[in-house]
Parts: sequence; structure tokens; C-alpha cells
Amino acid sequence: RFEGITMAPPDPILGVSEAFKVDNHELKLNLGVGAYRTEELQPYVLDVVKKADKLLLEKGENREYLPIEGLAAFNKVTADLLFGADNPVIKQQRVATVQGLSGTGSLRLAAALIERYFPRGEVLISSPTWGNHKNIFNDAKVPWSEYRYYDPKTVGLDFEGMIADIKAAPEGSFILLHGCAHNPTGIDPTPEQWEIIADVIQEKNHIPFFDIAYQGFASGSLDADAASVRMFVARGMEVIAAQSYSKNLGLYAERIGAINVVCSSPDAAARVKSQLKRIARPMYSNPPVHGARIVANIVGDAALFKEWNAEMEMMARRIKNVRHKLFDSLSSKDKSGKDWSFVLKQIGMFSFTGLNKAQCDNMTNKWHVYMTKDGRISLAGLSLAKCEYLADAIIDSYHN
Ligand code: PLP
Ligand code: TYF
Repeated sequence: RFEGITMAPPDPILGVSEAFKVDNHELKLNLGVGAYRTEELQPYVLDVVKKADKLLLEKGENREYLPIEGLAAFNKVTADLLFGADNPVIKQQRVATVQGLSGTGSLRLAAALIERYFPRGEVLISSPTWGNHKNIFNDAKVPWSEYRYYDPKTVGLDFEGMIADIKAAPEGSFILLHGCAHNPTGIDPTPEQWEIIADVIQEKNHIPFFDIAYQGFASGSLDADAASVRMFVARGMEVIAAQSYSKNLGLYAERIGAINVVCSSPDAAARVKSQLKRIARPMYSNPPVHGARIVANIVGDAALFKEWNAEMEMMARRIKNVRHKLFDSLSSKDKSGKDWSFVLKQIGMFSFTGLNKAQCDNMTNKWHVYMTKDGRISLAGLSLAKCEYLADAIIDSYHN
């Protein structure tokens, strides 16, 4: 009876790593998946995580189930990190925070909440966006449509298009926003543009729904990267925000994150939390404990917290250095007069090159550079030593 089942397509991002593995070329580069690598292109475990692990082992904590909503100490610090510990919404207990299976699982909980309690709810996502967003809302049976975001002419933000589309959406829509370091484009609104986005969302009674997967990893500062979310919250709006510790603590495989729903009253927050738990219960019962303990212990210890911030800043700086080197290499090698400054203007771990699908195929087939077909490259998978080679590949692909 399983004979009728057809083959599912590979994930467009994780599939790139599969193809990379079977290539034996010595110059091959994996710029597909967004995962931080050292200058030697090796995976990186933060020192502060190793220390926290050691402390946890010494404490010998048990492996009992967590409550459905996750580890209380984690849920407290994760909301504090996102909104700021002295934010009135926290003091007033207006935030429903539930530990989720990293960013993805947290987004999925929010999608299920929308499906259940907003029968006419529609989500607007940016065009383009992280590929999994569409999967998540499709899976949760939440209708979605796109707002304009990327302008291929400028390799920048189509701000007017974005505003027009958010204005045109039915009242009370959920507007999915990337808190910082937009994936895949690396293009973020300016602070002034964020204010205008908030104006329009407020006017239309929309609900801002933040996906913040790179807090502290984009700029190196946890506070700076949360500025967009905090600005919306400071306006007194109801906000949804999904967090992830995959990038900023390198806890990819621990699956640690959270969903936060900022409500208008503590009562509403308690009710929302109870419903999020009800959604989680039949799906996975309760979340894993280890990543939650790591986060809670690091944030709860002043010395470890300081060390984390320094390591995050180091990772962010390495990516910025690579970005500069790539820009320099492109500018000096390319004799066509093309303006490559968009590479410098983008932030976070990705650069959106503007390469089309055929050009991306050339990158992979001729140059053994593995990347997603939308023209995105992960600078976190690039080293200073490989920038010149990559610049040759990009220039060759552009002009072919
Ligand atoms: N949202 C965005 C925009 C991402 O780029 C990612 C991946 O890093 C995620 C969510 C979630 O990743 P994870 O499920 O590993 O937290
Ligand atoms: O966009 C990326 O590369 C990261 C990693 O299903 C990722 O966000 C990719 C695919 C996926 C989960 C995480």
C-alpha cells in the first residue's frame, strides 16, 4: 500500500549540501546552507557553549520531561533577550512565551495558532523569503500571499512596493517580517523605513509577525538586532515573534527557540499560552531540555553572558570581513564597470548576488560553488582565502 507514494522533492537549501558532498573537486565551496564556519571552513562550537555543557554535566541535572511550554528559566531569559528585561510588556506579564523546536518549530506553533483562532487570517510574506516559510504556512493550512520586497534593478529594497502591498492587504492580516538580516536577500529596511512600515501596519490593524533567527548574529549586538521588534512593541501593538538560537549560539541541532505572543492584557497572554500548549501537546508533547538549559545558564551568568556576546561579535565580524574582501575582489577583478556595492550594503550571513538560475548553474557546474538557485550565497561558509576564487566564479557567471 506504500507503492503508490511518490518521491518528495529535495529541500532546495539542505539539498545543496547533499550535492556538495558527492563532488570531489578540491576547490569546491558550499555556500548553500546558512551555517557558520571558521576561516578554515570548519563547523564551530562556541567556547561558551562548551563551558555551559561542562557546568551542566557537573551539576548532573536529571532528564525528566519538561512541561509542555518548556523550561521556565529559558522562557524567561528568551523573552528578556528579545524585548529587553525592563520592557513594560514583560513587567505587565503580557507576553505568552513557549519554548519551540528552534525557529522552525516556533513558527509552526504560531501558524497553528493563526489557523485555529483567525479563520480568515491571512499571512503576508516577503518576496522572496526563506523557503521554509511557505512550507510552514501551507502545512498549517494558513493562506499566504506575498508583498514586494526585493528590487532586482537596484539589488535593494522595493520599499514603495512593500508599503503599497501591506496597505492593500485585508485588514487584520499577519505581516511576516524578518527582525534583522533578511533571508535570503541580506537587505533590511532602515530605521526610518521600519517606522513607516509600523505606521501602515497599525493603520490597517495588521498584526506584525516577526521571524528573528539572527539576533546578535547580524550586527554583533543583541540589542541592536532586536530594535525592529522592540519598536513595534513600544507602540503598544500586539506582536508575534519567533526566535532561534541556531545561529547566534551555534545550537543548530539542539533545536532551541521560542514563540512569543505580546498581548494586550496578562489575561489574554495566559489564554494564548494555554492554547499554544494545547497545539504542542499532540505534536511532540514537550520540547528537548538540553539547548534550553544551555541558553538559560549562559544568559543567567554574567561572565558567560559576556563571553557569549564577545563570540557572537567575533562571528559577525568574520562575516563582515569576508563581505569586504569579496567586494574588493569583485571590484578589482571585474573590468565591466558593474557596481558591486550592493554586496557591502547587505547584512547578515547571506549575500544575494542577483545571479539568475542559469548563472547559478554555471557557478556550480563549472566552478564547483554550491549555492541556492535564487542567487543567494552564505558568506558564513566562505573564507578570506577563497574570496578571489569566488569573485572569479561570480564574474565569469555574470558575463556568460
Ligand atoms: N527563519 C529564518 C529567516 C531563517 O533563516 C532560519 C534559519 O536559520 C530559521 C527561521 C529557523 O532556523 P531554525 O529552525 O534552525 O531555528
Ligand atoms: O536559510 C538557511 O540556509 C538557514 C538554514 O529547512 C536552514 O536558515 C535551511 C533549511 C532549513 C532549515 C534551516
